[in-house]
Amino acid sequence: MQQVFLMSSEATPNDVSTAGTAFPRLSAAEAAAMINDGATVGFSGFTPAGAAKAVPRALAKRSKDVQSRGGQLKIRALTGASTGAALDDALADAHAISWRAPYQSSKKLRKLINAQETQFIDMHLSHVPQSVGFGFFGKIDFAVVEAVDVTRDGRVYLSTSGGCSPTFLRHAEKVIIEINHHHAKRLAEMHDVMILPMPPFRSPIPIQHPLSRIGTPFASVDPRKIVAVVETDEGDGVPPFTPPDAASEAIAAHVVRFLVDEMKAGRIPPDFLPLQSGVGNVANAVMAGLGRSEDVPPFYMFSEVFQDALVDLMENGSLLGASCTSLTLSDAQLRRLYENMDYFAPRIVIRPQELSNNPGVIRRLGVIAINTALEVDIYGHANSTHICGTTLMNGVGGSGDFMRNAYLSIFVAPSVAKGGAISAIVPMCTHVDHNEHTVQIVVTDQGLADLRGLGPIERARAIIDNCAHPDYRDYLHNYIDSSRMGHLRHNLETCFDLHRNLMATGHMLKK
Ligand code: 0RQ
Repeated sequence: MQQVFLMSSEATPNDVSTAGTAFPRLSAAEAAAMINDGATVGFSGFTPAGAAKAVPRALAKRSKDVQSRGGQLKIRALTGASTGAALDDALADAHAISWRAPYQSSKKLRKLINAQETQFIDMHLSHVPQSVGFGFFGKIDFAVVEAVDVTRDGRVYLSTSGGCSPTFLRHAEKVIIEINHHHAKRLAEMHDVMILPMPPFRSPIPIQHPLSRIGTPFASVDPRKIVAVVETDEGDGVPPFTPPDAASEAIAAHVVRFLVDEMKAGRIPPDFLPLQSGVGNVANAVMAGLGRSEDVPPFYMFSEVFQDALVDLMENGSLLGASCTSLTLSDAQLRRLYENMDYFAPRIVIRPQELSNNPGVIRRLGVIAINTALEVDIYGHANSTHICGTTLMNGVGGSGDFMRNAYLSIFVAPSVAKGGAISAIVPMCTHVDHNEHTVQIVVTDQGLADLRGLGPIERARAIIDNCAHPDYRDYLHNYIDSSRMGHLRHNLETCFDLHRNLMATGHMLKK
């Protein structure tokens, strides 16, 4: 592939000048100084991968300075998904975010959201680009996008994530590019960028295989909108993956056994189906377990996040290829990938999130989706986001895009949290992100409930007997037996007793 990388080879010291267009090379502080109170800013980043770093950090500092002088500098922050410490943590620390969408996983920001200091829009990640395009969030004042290069004609070579960056670059009034020299320029070989046209002018998306490429290796921007280029050299700061705990290993073993049995029963073809898995240690353990299993053939992923465990699987041939929207890798794993790009580049496609998470493509490819829930109720509704119906954890993220449209929708969760004080299986979820019509398989460390084809009471018994922790099983069976008869059985006076106990005593079961 022939690319012209102006920034690296032809840049003048302070300016990247082109015919009729100049990209001023500024410091992060100078670039951040252009962003004013109330601005809506679309930042690159999907997880810490590819997240803008220097400019949001400088903006947080500036906001603190402004506040110390009695002023206010708060922005409306849009991203692809969660981000790194330099973005959500730094801006939250400075109380500099008034409004945030579509996903976050920062403890500091979560606090502000739960105190309603920051308004948070918790939404499906595949919807974000078209919501920006439709103008649902108002005008986008700035895009701040991390890239490995930018050319005079406005080709932006993104770094470790696709996310929503192509859409932010298209719709923002002004654009700041962070060129991060930490990352390999050859990432361009993995990116496949396309923005869907607005309905009703959408043709079928020609992704027939996880590795189908349908776009360009760069995102495009009108070069006249670029008001600053900021050079950086900083890793994404993805923490290295910790070894799975016993509950994650047990969950992984149940999932692997189930998928092997499905294959033997002919419900998964012999060459398998593409997999999606959520983030975190349970997901890493499941992927590692699938890779280890001699009964699972080499497979593909059609997923959102390419995380640490997958590097090993790809190297040893258990993972044939992966479509994702971010390389969420610890620095050590990312280096391994960069050092062996001849091998990895043809096997990984990084897409914008409207394609990595596209419902139509997920349904077409027959994806097997595995995501984590906070709690699942006895009929199969799942809560991924709100503790006791009120306190936000992270957000629904891409889980809904995948679970609703997958060939198999599998929810995993440890059967208990906080040393047994919290049961993941409850009579009624206090918040529902995924309903009983979507959830097909529930797995905890205790076992697996296959809900396909079961009526409500059969589902309830299967979930309690196979998935609930033994300490909670009698309680849950008694709940059904003492509830009002109907297609579903519920007791509206007691259905949240476990949660009420938890809030009152710190334990779901009254001692
Ligand atoms: O608390 O942090 O104090 O230790 O919740 O729980 O078991 O460590 O699980 O990190 O995998 O997160 C659903 C939040 C799980 C995540 C969720 C407490 C528990 C612990 C975290 P501590 P674990 P994980 C693609 C897919 C939605 C988005 C998604 C998530 C903390 O997976 O955000 O799926 N999912 N995206 O002790 C109260 C309960 C609890 C509970 C656990 N029932 N009540 N607290 N905890 N269950 C990725 C993207 O979209 C980018």
